[in-house]
Amino acid sequence: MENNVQPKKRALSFIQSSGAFTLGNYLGAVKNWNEMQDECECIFGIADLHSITVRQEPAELRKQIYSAAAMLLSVGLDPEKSIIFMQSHVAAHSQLAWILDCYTQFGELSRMTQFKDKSQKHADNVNAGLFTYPVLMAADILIYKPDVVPVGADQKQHLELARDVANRFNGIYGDVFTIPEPYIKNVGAKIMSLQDPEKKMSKSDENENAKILLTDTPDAIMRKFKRAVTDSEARVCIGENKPGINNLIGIYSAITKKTADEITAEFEGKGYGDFKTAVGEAVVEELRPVQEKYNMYISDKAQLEAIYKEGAMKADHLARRTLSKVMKKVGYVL
Ligand code: ATP
Ligand code: LTN
Repeated sequence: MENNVQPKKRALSFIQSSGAFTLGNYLGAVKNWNEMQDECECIFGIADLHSITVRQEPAELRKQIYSAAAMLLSVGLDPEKSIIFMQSHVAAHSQLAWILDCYTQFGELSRMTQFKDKSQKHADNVNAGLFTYPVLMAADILIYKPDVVPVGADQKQHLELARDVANRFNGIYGDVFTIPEPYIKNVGAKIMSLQDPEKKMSKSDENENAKILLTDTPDAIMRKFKRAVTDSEARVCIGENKPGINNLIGIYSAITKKTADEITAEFEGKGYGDFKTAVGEAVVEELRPVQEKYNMYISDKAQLEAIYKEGAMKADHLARRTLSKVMKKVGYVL
């Protein structure tokens, strides 16, 4: 009989270790990663090399990297199914990044909106790493030849760059890289700040009330939702000048899987106060099992270490194969 089993697609994504994960990271990215593990062969990394584009205090960075590893496991990533590792443990990423730097134009990098935002925010430290960071991201991706890259909407431009660089390289040297497809879900793709709903919710936001952290206590979560900035209307529905309510509807919808219309019907005749309480409670319940697991993983460093070391070994094996091929194509002597 003919064997019709298709090989699994490969999916890859990374998260920066720049602080505790937010609800935006969870709904826009890592929750989807979790759901992909059965359909795809998955590779998930902690982008710790990227973190130092902004000045970090060493002890704090170390803590954040451990915390990121524990969090990835707590949301359900399973080392039996997926490769989970730290970017700095696989040297080939940095080696490929240098080569790809030479196939990326200054003008292309100057157009990256994340670079523009971050260089404004950290005007005293616009370092070369911040500028070339999208090339390291392209290397993170291309070295594993993934078919899909699940990310939040803010990473679309970086992914486009990775595709452009890959196409350029393939155009010169033949089919070396797979051209990866972005995988950006509509629901939860961009969760906005609770204090400034025109801006995305970001881990590195200094205003604690702007972001829900996955490690926040239930009290803190309820308090932050109650203080969330909304408008002066009172009807729970999507509207043009209602970014705060649109955001809360987006969060509630991503968790309960209800549509915006169903949510409007559910809160007909009720005010924003009731709605904010319901959103807060839904988030608290969603995060409860994640937090329980997190407390277990973060207190067992030996188990964490065994997992990320094993992940790095597997990732290193795959990454070296692509790097050797690239080096040969470019003309280096192996
Ligand atoms: P930083 O504040 O340090 O820039 P961040 O909160 O933007 O961090 P990243 O580590 O850059 O988080 O992103 C990890 C993943 O989470 C990416 O796939 C990104 O697209 C997604 N993501 C980040 N913020 C949001 C958000 N507000 N809504 C949806 N997805 C998000
Ligand atoms: N730039 C991304 C993090 C990141 C990434 C990657 C995402 C680094 N390397 C490879 C997907 C694939 C960010 O800021 N969220």
